[in-house]
Amino acid sequence: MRCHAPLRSLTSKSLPLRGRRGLATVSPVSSLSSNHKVVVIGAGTAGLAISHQLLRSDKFAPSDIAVVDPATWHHYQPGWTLVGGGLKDKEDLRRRTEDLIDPKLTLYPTSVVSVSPKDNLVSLSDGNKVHYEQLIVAPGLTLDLGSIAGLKEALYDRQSPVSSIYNYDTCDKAFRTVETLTKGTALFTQPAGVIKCAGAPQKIMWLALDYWKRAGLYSPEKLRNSPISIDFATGLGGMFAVPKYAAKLEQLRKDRGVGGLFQHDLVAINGDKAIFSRPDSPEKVIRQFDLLHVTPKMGPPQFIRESAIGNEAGYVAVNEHTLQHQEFSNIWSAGDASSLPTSKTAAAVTSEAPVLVRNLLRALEGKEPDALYDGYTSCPLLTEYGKVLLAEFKYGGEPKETFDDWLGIDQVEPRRAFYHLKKDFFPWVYFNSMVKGRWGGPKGWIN
Ligand code: UQ1
Repeated sequence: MRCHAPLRSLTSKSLPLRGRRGLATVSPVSSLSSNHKVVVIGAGTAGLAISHQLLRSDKFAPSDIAVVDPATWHHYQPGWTLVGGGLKDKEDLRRRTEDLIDPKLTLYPTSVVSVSPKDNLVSLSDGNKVHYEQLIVAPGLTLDLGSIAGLKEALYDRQSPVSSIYNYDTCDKAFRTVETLTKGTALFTQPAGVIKCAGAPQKIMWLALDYWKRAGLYSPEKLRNSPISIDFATGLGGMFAVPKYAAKLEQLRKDRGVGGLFQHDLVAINGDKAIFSRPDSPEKVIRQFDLLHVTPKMGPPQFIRESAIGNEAGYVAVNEHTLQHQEFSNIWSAGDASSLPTSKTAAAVTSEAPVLVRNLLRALEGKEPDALYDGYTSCPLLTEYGKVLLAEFKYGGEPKETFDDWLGIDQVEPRRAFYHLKKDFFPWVYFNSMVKGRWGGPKGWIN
């Protein structure tokens, strides 16, 4: 089956890093092009899990698989909520991308300009062209800080009480703003539209609430006498998309005295004023704040739309069960930039990756896909220090609870054991097993 020229590359900028330290043996040739059996766009959670699961199938020779990603650092993003809650240091949640990549994979530390699906070709920003037999598109979502006027300036102003756990640079600022607030209005936002980990905007709020409660600054029973008041402003219509968990979280919101501003989409920040648009009115709503936690709008990278491999919203258009592209049968997608109609989390990737890998290996043998993804995803929702509500569900918002099936535990109840899964076990298993292609989420260890 191998019909590819050996890897070649040209200018020093376009040199791929073969293996860990970039000790690539590359000989200059006259064309800026190279070939790989499989090219993976993205060395994030999906890209790394899939690349290493493919490698562990033992069906590939060194350099058969290439990974493209310009990022120096790979972040464990699910941990940023813990940083915002003062429970972890952000530096401990990142690794150098090149250190996470098996030496048998070829890394192009460059960004993608476009994909030409008819020519089986990926064009890189350094001018290099990479040919593929099979392509996996997993670049993740990018934050659109510019879509909220004044957000970027406020986030990067060290004096302002505006932060976001969705950003490496400011996830620790979130905790500093919580620690220093002694009175006033704390406002937490969630945008209209798709974001990664849709539960995180309220996780950080629940931790902050608990922090102020323990500090004697907030009391749900004596709201009038509490120096701090808390509002959750969301572009959506409820606290969560899955009815079972939404009911519980709405109850928590009411019991804890948190104001709910539904269908309020943050559009601008002006000094200590947050400005919201509403779907049913041309009038803007203006709220004063003393602390603001923002969840920015986010979306898939432009090259997907520009390469005509995306749907109307710009996500890679794949079959929701097989993860195969709807038009090009040698293109696949998983993770946040895929069109899969489920909640975008690392937990979802634990179930998407083995399906994609099996179906792609079959495609290399000329066979049709036979593995099917059921939409599994999960949101370990911190509801206070020491407790997590472990939401797990599949397509249609139907609960699929690992510990209910296994031990008869109803996961709608926040529990201490789930808190330790979230805070201690998941980060550990992520770096020790998941990025290495050995973790199947609810299925436990694989490969
Ligand atoms: C999971 O495997 C995982 O990856 C390490 C997470 O971290 C981001 C999760 O949040 C969840 C829920 C899982 C699923 C695993 C189990 C055991 C329920």
